[in-house]
Amino acid sequence: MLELYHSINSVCAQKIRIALIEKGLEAKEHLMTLRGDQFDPAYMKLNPNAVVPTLVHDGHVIVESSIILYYLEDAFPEKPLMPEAALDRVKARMFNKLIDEYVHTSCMILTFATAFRPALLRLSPEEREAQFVKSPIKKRAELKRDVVAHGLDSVYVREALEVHDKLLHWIDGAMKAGPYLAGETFSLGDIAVIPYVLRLTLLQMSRLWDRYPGVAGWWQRVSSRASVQESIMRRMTESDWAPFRSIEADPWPKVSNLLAAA
Ligand SMILES: N[C@@H](CCC(=O)N[C@@H](CS)C(=O)NCC(=O)O)C(=O)O
Repeated sequence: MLELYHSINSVCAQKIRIALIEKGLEAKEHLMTLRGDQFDPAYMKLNPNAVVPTLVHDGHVIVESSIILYYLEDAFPEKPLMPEAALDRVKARMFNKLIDEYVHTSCMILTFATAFRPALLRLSPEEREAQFVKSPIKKRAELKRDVVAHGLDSVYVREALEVHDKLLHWIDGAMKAGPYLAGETFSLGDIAVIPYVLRLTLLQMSRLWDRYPGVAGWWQRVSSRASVQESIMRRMTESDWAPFRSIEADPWPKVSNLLAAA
């Protein structure tokens, strides 16, 4: 039996939900709020970093979203999500590595500097700090603290935008070789990237790819897939939309200035 601990807006968990649907697999869901339940001692026994997603397969616990994607591919090779050619497989893995090492943290920075900021600012400084300090990943607490305090003026925002720009540049480059990020077939490369490009659209930053003409075609192709619609768009309730609707000012003037100065 497969079990998935996740939350609807979690970019890392969205990857896993897309892959499960693409593979025709069902998982028993444990839906989390991430408003403190990630720190429950019982959950932290499964995932000591206190993050989602966590996959449990017949009692075996697997954490880290890219590792979960590769695991699903190994354990359920039917309906493959890795290309056949060795060099195309490299491409799929490179996108996963870029996401894991750079894009994920940058996405957290942009999200907390905009959509998640108003709700956190409504808490008292003590309540806010009590949340941040619980994270076993100390760097994460430090980043959240700063971006919630300073929004898009945080010193961390410019680099986060540059990292997203690099991702978009890579997507554009990949389109010269095929319709998908690892060539001719939809793969774990696309799945790793989809939630992050979606997040840019939800943060009203889709103009970031105006100068990368290949991105719009790729986004159109992958975002209209049934698995993406079913695993993300149709799962978002009013409360999942709320933080994105709460973005007060159009972020674009600041974003474009920061990128121009980069
Ligand atoms: N490297 C981890 C990152 C997981 C992660 O950061 N998950 C976020 C949601 S996308 C989370 O659970 N955040 C809760 C928190 O920061 O307290 C992975 O890829 O699984």
